[in-house]
Amino acid sequence: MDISEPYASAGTENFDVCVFGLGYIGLPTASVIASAGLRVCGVDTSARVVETINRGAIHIEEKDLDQLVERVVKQDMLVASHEAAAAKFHVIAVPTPLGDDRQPGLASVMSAAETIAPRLRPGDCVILESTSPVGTTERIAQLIARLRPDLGVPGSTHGPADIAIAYCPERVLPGKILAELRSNDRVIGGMTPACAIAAKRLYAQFVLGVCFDTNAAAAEMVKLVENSFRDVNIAFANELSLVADRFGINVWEVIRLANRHPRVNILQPGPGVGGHCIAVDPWFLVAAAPEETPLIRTAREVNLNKTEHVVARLLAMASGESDAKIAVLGLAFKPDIDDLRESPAMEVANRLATEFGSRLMIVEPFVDELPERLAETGASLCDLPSALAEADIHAILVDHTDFKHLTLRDFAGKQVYDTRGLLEA
Ligand code: SAJ
Repeated sequence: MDISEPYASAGTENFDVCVFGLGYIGLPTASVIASAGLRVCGVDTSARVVETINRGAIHIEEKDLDQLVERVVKQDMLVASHEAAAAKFHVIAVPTPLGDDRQPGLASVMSAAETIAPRLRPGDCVILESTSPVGTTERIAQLIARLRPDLGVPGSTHGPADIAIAYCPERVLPGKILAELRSNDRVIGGMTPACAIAAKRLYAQFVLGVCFDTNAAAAEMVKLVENSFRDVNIAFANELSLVADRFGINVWEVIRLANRHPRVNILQPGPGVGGHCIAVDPWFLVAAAPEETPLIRTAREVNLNKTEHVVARLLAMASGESDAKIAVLGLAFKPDIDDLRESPAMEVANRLATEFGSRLMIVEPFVDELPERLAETGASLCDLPSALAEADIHAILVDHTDFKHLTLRDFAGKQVYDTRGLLEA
């Protein structure tokens, strides 16, 4: 392909950075980069997303993101488009969902790489941020080498490379994304050491933390290890909650006291692990190295089983009470966000809905309407005072700030299952 050809793009302009995927990671990343003074083209396949952002509005909930996007769009530093643009840095931040077979889905990553390939010019740098199995960055490099035989592609060329390719995982916490994008340390894995140095030039513009360089495969594994570490540790806490239940002991007190040991730091049990990262990424390691990962796989199973345990216990609380009303407090996968994806609380609510139907009351301050599947069962979205007044059984599934004032007294004469230890506080 003739690389002097005009690009089908957001105009034929040159941007500093082109970010692929304007979701929970891509949009904040594009906006923070734009606010650091680099001109960014954000690319998304959704017409609604592109139109919303170009109006200076946002389609996701994240603290302070609305003002930032409004500002950088108004300043013309961020432009959303359906099509890729010419840029110095091409950042891929598209989803890598887990399939029903528990294998990572790389279609969006590979499709972004395919889109980028014809637009690459010598000196450009391609960076993958999406959580990916070990070896994905190399697959991208191979794809680009195949599509662009005219370019020296790192890993494929024997001569000097014309472009750089690196993996730099995002590691920001939903709810604190803008702050953590700037303050977190970053791990930058280059296909070659020169690639890591090239990619670092982008992160140096907005990251206040330290940027550590390594190779691409190690960086890919670092990301998977971080979330697997947390999953294994939450599984330990969830397992303790089952043991404590068996003995009739307060697990929150046990953990609090054990954590007074100078080298013990146990996490908190809950109704299971949610979100699209910690509940997902460990499978990427298990899928690629099943023989070597019994602990990681078991931790996943322990966390999945905790949700089953919660459902079974709530059903047992209701047994023999055919008219009982049950209230679920919280649907989000963690406190103070609107994200219901992979939420154990949603799973509990869906399962209860099939038993209770219109006798299920749901309190979720972060949504205006119930997801369709839940609404169809007759379950209703209501406010906290109504649930407290009307329900006989209460399940605290999310420790939203709005629930933190609750004490045992609010549930006097009712049954309550506090899966988050909220009433302990
Ligand atoms: N949870 C517990 N007990 C705990 C801590 C968490 O049950 O003690 C549950 C939460 O309720 C939630 C789930 O775990 O359902 C995950 O929540 P989280 O706050 O631990 O993490 P995420 O999924 O919001 O974000 C994680 C972070 N990874 C790590 O902390 C290692 C974040 O830094 C990553 O960038 C993000 O995954 C990601 O995108 O990979």
